Amino acid sequence: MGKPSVDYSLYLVTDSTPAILGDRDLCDVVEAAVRGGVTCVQFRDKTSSTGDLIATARRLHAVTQQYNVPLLINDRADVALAVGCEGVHIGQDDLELPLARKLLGPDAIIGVTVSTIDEALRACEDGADYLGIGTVYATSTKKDTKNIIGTAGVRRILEATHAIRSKSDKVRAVCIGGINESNVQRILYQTRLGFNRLDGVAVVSAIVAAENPEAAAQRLCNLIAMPPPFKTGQYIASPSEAHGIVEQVPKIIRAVHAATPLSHNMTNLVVQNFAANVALAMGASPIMANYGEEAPDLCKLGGSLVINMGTVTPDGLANYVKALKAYNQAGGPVVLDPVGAGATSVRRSAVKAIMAAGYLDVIKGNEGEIKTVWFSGETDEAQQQHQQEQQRGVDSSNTLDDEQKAWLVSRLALRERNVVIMTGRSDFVSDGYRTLRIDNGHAYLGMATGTGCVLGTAVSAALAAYRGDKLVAVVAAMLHFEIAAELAAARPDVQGPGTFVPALLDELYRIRQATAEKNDITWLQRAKVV
Ligand code: 3NM
Ligand code: MG
Repeated sequence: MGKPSVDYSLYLVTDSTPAILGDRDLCDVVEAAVRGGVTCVQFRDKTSSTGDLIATARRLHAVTQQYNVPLLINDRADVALAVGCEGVHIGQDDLELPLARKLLGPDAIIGVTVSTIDEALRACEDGADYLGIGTVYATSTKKDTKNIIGTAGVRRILEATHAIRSKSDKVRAVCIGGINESNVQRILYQTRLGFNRLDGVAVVSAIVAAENPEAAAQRLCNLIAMPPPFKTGQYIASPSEAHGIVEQVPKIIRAVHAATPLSHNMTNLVVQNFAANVALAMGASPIMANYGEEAPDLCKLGGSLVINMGTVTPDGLANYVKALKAYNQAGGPVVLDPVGAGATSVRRSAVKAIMAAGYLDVIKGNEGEIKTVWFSGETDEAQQQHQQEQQRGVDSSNTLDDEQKAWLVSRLALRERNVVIMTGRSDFVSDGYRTLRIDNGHAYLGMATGTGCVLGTAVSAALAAYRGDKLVAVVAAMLHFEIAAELAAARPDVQGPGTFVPALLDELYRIRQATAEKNDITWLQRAKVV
C-alpha cells in the first residue's frame, strides 16, 4: 500500500475532558471538524481504559476513513494496531520512536512532539514522519508543557532541522499550543523562512471547544490559506539600496500630508502632549487613547497604533493586547516602543506577552531595549545568561559596536519578519535584508524628555500613510524627524533643550510644507544614510 501522503495543514488533536468537549459526543465533533476542513486527526485521551480507547478509536476511524483523513493515536501503538489506523503521535516521555516503528511498520505515520533542537534532530534521525513543535504559547488545554518557545523557538527548530528534513523522505512539521483564529496567520507568517515553513498547525480547543466545530474549522482553513492582513508589498532590492531608499522619502512625506492618517497612541504620561504635537506637525491626526476597548473602532479609520510601554500597568498590558489584536486584524500597522524593557521583570514579561499576542510591524528601542526584545525570544538559558550579565553590570548601555548593532537589528527583524530600529548616536534600522545606519540627529535630542518616544509616533504616521515598503516608510519618518532636529538646533533662537523642543515642532512642520507644497527637498541633502 505504501505510506499515505498526509495533508497536515489543519491538524486536529482531540480532547475528551468536559472542560473542552462539554457533553458532546467526540465522534460528532470530529466529523463536524473534518467536514469543516480538518486534514488530519489525532485521538488523544490520557484517562480512558484501553478497552474504551479502542472502542472510541474504531468509531473515529470509521468517520475519518469516510473523509479520507488519517487518524493517529496519541501515545498508544497498541491501540493503533488494534484499530488499524494510520499511525501514532508520541511525546518525549512516551514509547521510543524506533520501537513504535518496529511495532507499526514502515508505512505507519509517526509524529513526535519536540520542543528543542536536539529533540527535533533526534526525531528526524530516528525516522519520524513529522514533528509536532511546541509549545508555541501557554494553553489551558495542557498545563504540564515543558517549554513555551513562541514563534522564535519554532523558527529555530525549523532552521536547525531544515537540511535533515529535506532529505529524500521529507519530515514534515506542524506546531502546537495556544493556536487559534486570532494568531494562526501570524504564527505561519513569522515562522516562515522562505521555502522552509510549517506544513500546518495543530489545535485542540480552537475546534473542540468551539460552539460550532465545523464553522471553526472552516474559518481556520480559510485563514491558513490567506496571507495575514498586515502583509504588504515586499521590497525589490536595488543596487544602491541606501540611495534608493532616501530617494523615496519625499513620496512618504507627501503621502502623510495628503492622507492625514490617524496615529493612535497608547503611550506614557510624560510624552502624550509632545507626541500629539509631533503627529500634527508631520501632518498626521493624533489620538491619545489608552483604553483598549476603543481600538476595534479606531482601527477601522485606516490609521496605525503605537504601543509605548513607558507606563506599564496590569491594566495597560490588557489594553495593549486588545488594541494590538484589533489592529492586526484590520491590517493597521503597529509600532512597539518597549520603553525600559529590561529594567524590571514586570517589563520583561510585558514584552513577552505583547510579542505573543500579535504582530508588530516595527519595534523601536535603544540598545538595551532591543537586546531585551531579542533575548525574550531566545532560549531560556540565553535569557538567563543575559539577565545575569545585566545584573553584573557587564551589559551597560553601550556595549555593542556598529557591526554588532547591525547584526542584532537585522537578526531580530528577520526573526520577527518586521522592521527593527535601534536608536542611539547612530541609528540602525533593518527589515532583515536591508540594514542601514542613519547618522542624522542632534545632541539636544538626548537632553529633552520624550524625543525617543515621539519618534515612534512619527514612524506610525509614515506607516499609516504609505502601505508599500515598510522600511522606506520608517526611514522617511526617521529622516524627517532627525533632520528637523538638526535644523532646529542650528537656529539662532535655540539656546538649549528648552527652546529646542518648540523649534523642533516648527522644523517638522516646515519640512513637510516645503516637501509637500513647494516641492523643495533641499533639506534631504543633509541625509546621512549608509
Ligand atoms: N500538546 P490548544 S500543547 C496536546 O506542546 C498538546 O506538545 C502540546 O491545545 C505540546 O490548541 C497541547 O487548545 C495542547 O492550545 C494544545
Ligand atoms: Mg504524549
